[in-house]
Amino acid sequence: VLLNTTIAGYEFDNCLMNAAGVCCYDHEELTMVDQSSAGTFVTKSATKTSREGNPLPRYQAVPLGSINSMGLPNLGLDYYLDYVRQLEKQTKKTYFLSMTGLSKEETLEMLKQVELSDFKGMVELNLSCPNVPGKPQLAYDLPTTENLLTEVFAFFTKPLGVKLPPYFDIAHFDAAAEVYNKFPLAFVNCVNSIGNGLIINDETVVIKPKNGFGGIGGDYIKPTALANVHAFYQRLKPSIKIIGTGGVKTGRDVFEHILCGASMVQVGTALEKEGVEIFARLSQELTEIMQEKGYQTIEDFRGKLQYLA
Ligand code: RRO
Repeated sequence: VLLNTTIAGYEFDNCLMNAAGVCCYDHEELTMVDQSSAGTFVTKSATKTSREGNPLPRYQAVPLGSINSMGLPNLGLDYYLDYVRQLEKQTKKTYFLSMTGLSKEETLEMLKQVELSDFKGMVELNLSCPNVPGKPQLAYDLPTTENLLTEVFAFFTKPLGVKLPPYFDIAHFDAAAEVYNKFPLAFVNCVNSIGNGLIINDETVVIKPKNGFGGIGGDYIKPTALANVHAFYQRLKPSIKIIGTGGVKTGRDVFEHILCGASMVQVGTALEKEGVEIFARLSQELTEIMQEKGYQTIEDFRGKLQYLA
């Protein structure tokens, strides 16, 4: 069986990759993902200039997942853009550059820089960081999101997709999809962490920033992630592919994301816990499920979730 996939006409040998924020801070971590079984990588969301992020401890794994309030620590756009452009000279792989400005003006300035560069990959514009104090998750404000994307697509011609927060109401799926369908997006990525959860140990929070509030990942979020993948698969025009992210730690989880409509599947919390060897394990487990069911490619079952009569 084959695990290859396509997004916006770009081909990937394997449909698995890291989720932004995990194993992608610097060239050492990115090289590990690049040399693993993953089909490609996405960089840590970059701002225009580097950031230290929030005070430690700011990430905690727990039995059912993780909580984080990293606060967008990153090495700045130039670092990631230069590294990916260097890799592009050595391989034919397509890489994802994640970015998010701290203002509309910063986002547009960064995208203009990418547009003018010889970067050949895809941009994942993060509209859903839950952890910068005072900055709400942009994609929960649909008029502001529509205004930003209108300005972006007035000049940006390279393939670009958006990283979305989870939505929790059918009316919000409808309203959000109506906005995203207005634009020539390459993909939407569902979902970022569930924002502003709280995990307690004995009587005390487990991370320092925001008095313990942080984005939730892992097992906790798989049903929400699958619902968002499928809701957008049902509503978006076929040219907008879906990247599925949330609660992936087994081949069965990957299978379910693809069944819901995902063309690519990202791994966050479980990659942080297990390391890049997870991509070979997930590939093997997905392969075994596909063999058992007689599927030869992921297109044989992508989006074909069955409903009760
Ligand atoms: O850096 C973070 O705190 C962070 C970001 Br930008 C994001 O998009 N999602 C997340 O869970 N953490």
